[in-house]
Amino acid sequence: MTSSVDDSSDETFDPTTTVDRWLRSWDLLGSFEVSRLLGDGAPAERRYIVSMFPYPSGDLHMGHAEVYAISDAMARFARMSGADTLFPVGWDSFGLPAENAAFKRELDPRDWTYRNIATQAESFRRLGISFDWRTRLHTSDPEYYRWNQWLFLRMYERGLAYRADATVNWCPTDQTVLANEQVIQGRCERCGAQVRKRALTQWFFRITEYAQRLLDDMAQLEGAWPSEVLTMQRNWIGRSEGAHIDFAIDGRSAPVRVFTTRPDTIYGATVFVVACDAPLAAELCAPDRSTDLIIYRDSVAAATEIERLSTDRPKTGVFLGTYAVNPLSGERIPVYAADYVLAGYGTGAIMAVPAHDQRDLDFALALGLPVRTVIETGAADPARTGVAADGVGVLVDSGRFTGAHSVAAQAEIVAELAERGRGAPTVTYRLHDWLLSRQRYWGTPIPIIHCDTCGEVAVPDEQLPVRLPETGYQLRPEGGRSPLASATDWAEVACPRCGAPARRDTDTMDTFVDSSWYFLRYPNPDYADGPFDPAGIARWLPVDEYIGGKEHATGHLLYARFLTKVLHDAGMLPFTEPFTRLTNQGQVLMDGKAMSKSLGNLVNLQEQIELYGPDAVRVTMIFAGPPEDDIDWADLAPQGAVKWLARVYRLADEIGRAAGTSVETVGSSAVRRSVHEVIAKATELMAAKRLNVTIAQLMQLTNLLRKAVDSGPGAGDPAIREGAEALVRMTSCFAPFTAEEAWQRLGHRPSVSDSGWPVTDFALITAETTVCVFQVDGKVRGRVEVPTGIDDESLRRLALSAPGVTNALAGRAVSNVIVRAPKLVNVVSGR
Ligand code: ANZ
Ligand code: ZN
Repeated sequence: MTSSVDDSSDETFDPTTTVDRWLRSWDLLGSFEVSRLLGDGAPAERRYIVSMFPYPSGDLHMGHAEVYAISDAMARFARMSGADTLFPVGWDSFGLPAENAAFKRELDPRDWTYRNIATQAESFRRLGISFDWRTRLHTSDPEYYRWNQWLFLRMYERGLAYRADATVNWCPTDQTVLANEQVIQGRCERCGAQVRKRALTQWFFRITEYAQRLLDDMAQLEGAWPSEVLTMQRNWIGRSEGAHIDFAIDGRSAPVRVFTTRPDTIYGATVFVVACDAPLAAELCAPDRSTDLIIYRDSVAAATEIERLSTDRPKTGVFLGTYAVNPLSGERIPVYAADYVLAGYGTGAIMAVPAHDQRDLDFALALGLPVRTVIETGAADPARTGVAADGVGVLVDSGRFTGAHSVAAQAEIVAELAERGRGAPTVTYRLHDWLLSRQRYWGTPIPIIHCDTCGEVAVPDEQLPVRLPETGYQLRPEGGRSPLASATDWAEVACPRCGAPARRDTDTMDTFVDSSWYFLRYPNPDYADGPFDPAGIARWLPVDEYIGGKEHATGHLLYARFLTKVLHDAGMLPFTEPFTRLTNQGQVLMDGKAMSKSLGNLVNLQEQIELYGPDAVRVTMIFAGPPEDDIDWADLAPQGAVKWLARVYRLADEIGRAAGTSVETVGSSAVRRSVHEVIAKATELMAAKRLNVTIAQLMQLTNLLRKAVDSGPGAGDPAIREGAEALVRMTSCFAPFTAEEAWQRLGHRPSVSDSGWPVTDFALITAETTVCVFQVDGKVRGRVEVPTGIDDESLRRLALSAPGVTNALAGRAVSNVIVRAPKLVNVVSGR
């Protein structure tokens, strides 16, 4: 389909027909390949720009087009500015959707996945994205996932990968466990089903061991990552300072530990509460109460963590028939199980202080338990008002601490507890360990073998990769078992240690494992001696600019930071943060809403490209607003971009034809000055990632040149040619096909992307006036704007007649006048 261009012109330009030609010539020229992947002798400056790699769910959609148009503009700018630029491409190609789609159509998920990758790759090319295709990787290739397994084993050796019983999020529809990050408002991120809790044995990465470093190292990211993302990570990690306190339990030798942020309220603890689903609840439960506990636990199993913690949820719980002893007052308080205490936070047990904690108060009032005020905060009686007094104040009814202020009392009480061996200051994090096992087929098999004699045995490195069985996809997950469990030929192996019959671990890894390190492998994706090439790391890493959606703030971005630190500690990486700068692109909306099949507001990218050409689609997206902002396709008119690009092309065409018609050698100085002003601004704007404003500058330059051609010096003027060449070179970051075409019209050989970013001639644009300072005896007495070329004598006269100078002299004689044109005149008085 052709797009009609500004009809005031007889020159037609169809941006859709030139695509193939330029793709071929870029391939031939190797235009976007880094000068040398492991380059010694490459330009000193290097830029590593990565957009989060796509999941091959089908063809590219509008959102992809936006993020890759943005990152491509950044990469092209870096490359044209002279930096050796690595801009890689790969696919995050393991994952549930492939498996589900394949089930539905009775296909091998491989076929579905690799077919979609091929489609997306072709679409990327046709969009003109300047990837270096030699970096291409797919996480579902055995050559890649082998290194997932290798990394897993290194983590396992360090105690950072472990298997444990856990109450996990279980999606009944997808039949798999989900990480907390994959549960959105209590529902499965993928299918929307209500997530349930289940007790299963699962694999974890001990990310909590890195909680503090994940917080501390944010200092390196401050100002370079969106502050919103840093805040989200900080909240997700959720550092909380407090104390742990051990309570003795009637009839039990070991005490039970609680975590509290308010040890100063300990004398107000009137009940001891454990998470109903923690093993501890069953342990503490008196035998005659166990039926109550089971009934209660089942009744709350469906609730999500967020619901459980919510303050407006009616509080419930059951008495466990036993008592805890307050380590300071000696008071015996009843032990309850309740769902508002979470098994996975702190110790899973709390001392409830109803007077000073709202949730404890709701609980006490709902169950008729005592409320005792121990801090005088000035608030009304919580038992009467139902509002907890959660402030600070002076302690009452608190033994020898009565009369102390709560802030001081916290330290004193913890010290006293520590002395008795009953407590200590401690820090707790909300962050949980990363649950990485999935009961699915299409993922990286966990390289562990279970032997009855030897227990867990690591698959020896030389046996990696543990390949997925070819036919395992025909097996469905069932009741918490991975489909791989039914692939008996595959699962039954000899124990690598004792040779006895043993079984492979049949879980696969969360795909967030795959994506937590892929950017390390891009510099040399065929490297066979390790997960990544140390020389490539030295040359390219860390990533200078990472571009992707902010939905990854607390998942992928945290995992990648964690893994980087682990690899740093293992001596494999010289840095501790993987992404120096981060840009979160906005979404492409339609009629104010995210595009989705169910809303029926999907805009088809290929249709748009057919209508307007890839360049106009790219320009429209970038011009619509700053990269971080959402844009609404309904509000945008790609025809505007088509028109602009046609004007750029026509200018180039006219100027190209007028070549050699001018007798001038430099051209109009007014045009040159305006052109270089635009170059200066555009350079600054690009460096600041203000892409939409850059395009506005280029549009302005187009107008300026058009005017100069039509009613100024004319198309043959060298200044106009200089301006058009600069325009085309800069435009190539956004509209590479049009720019290439225009560049050729101007008489140049491809590729425009090799032509460099235009350099500002500052001599042309520096202001022609400057500020001159007038002094009397070294003291500033006036400032005046003067022409830069002013001569000494004029300046001297100007100074001596300036009011500030005559006032300061107050009639005294002048013994000397020192003139430093055009910046300074110092008048020395004769005393
Ligand atoms: C007694 C107390 C008295 C508390 C008081 C607060 C106020 P953050 O700040 O979020 O870390 N808590 C501890 N573990 C819990 C769990 N597993 N599930 C639910 N709540 C839990 O919150 C720490 C506070 O939350 C702790 O301090 C504990 O209640 C509760 F006036 O202990 B506090
Ligand atoms: Zn064995």
